[in-house]
Amino acid sequence: MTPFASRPSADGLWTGLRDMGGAPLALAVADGVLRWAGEPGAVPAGWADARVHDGAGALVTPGLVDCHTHLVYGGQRANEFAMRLAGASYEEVAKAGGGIVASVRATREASEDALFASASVRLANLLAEGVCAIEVKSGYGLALEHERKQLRVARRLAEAHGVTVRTTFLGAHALPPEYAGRSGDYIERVCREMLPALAAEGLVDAVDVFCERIAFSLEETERVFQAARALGLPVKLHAEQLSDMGGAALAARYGALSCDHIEHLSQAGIEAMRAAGTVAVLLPGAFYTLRDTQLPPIAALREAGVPMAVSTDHNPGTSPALSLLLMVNMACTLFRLTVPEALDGVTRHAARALGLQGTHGELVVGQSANFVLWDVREAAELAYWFGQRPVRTVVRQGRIAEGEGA
Ligand code: DI6
Ligand code: FE
Repeated sequence: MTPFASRPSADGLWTGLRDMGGAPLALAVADGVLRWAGEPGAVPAGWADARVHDGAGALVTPGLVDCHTHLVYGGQRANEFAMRLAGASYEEVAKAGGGIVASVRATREASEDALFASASVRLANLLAEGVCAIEVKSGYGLALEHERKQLRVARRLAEAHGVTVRTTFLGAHALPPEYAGRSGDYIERVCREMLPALAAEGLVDAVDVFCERIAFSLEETERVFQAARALGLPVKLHAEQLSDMGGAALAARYGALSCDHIEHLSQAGIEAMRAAGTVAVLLPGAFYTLRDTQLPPIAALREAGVPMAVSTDHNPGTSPALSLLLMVNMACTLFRLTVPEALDGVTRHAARALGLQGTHGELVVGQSANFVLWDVREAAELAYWFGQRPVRTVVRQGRIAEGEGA
């Protein structure tokens, strides 16, 4: 693979583009920064001699944002897929020693370099499809050194692949086996030792908890949120995935960036999220894999004006998905999002779920250039095809990173 830093510069004038509505668009990039965007007839005079990149009619969107992933882990869990096919539920698999703790074992055994190598392969799939910013959670280490290893890999991925990575500490993902029956003690460790140490090392951009019957209670979740608040870190939550725990309302009280999954979200939770400006992150890959039947309350979220993001939730148990466009398709087909809603869900609303509004998810003049040229006639095709990758070119961090010209 060509090192990111030696990929061609995207500097110059990009012409022959169409925006999501099909209107002609030109973009101007200098020193890797998007300097101007507008109608082709209105290009400022200073760009007359710039190098021209002919978009040849391509549709252009902002770089995609995958705002919820567990990308760094050891091993894989295809065996559980088979167990579920034979009738076991996700909760039964977890109780039988599989589930998250199976990935914890494999992650603890893996070296940092091995984790970097396997995550790089997965990341390459997402990048080739136009992802320019991604969240990576810890949560498969569940001990200081192994959580550190996961988060360090996330930082290395950003550097090596030229992609914006937001790290999320998810030490409260599952109870590690050595703490069986001592959930309170583990949470104490998360709050007093792991989180402060990792935050001090600059490895934590946000803090998440899996608040669920099979994971951590509302009270434990709040203890972690308090620890995050004390360190000035934003929070997000795996909320109401399998049951209504009241997690979304709690997260909203802590000004959460996002509440994710939310199949069982109540009206009170929706109101709290609206008031707090919390993004609802929809994860159709997990819904699909678990053959869930409880749909997230899309109509009520829409009615309340809560911004909805869409993400892969890439993880080895419930969503081994490596295509964000497939998630767009599923969000439309399974959750009945409109195409513009689903595309906002993987661009501007996803950026907001990571606190990246103003720098990612829109064509932001003055920021590092991140945009994708697509070989499609209309924006609806981005949701309509599945299993196709209609990317022509990805400009990421001001370089021609993928596709034609890379
Ligand atoms: N919710 C999920 O869907 C994933 N984690 C979580 O908190 C599942 C993770 C796994 O099964 O490994
Ligand atoms: Fe998740």
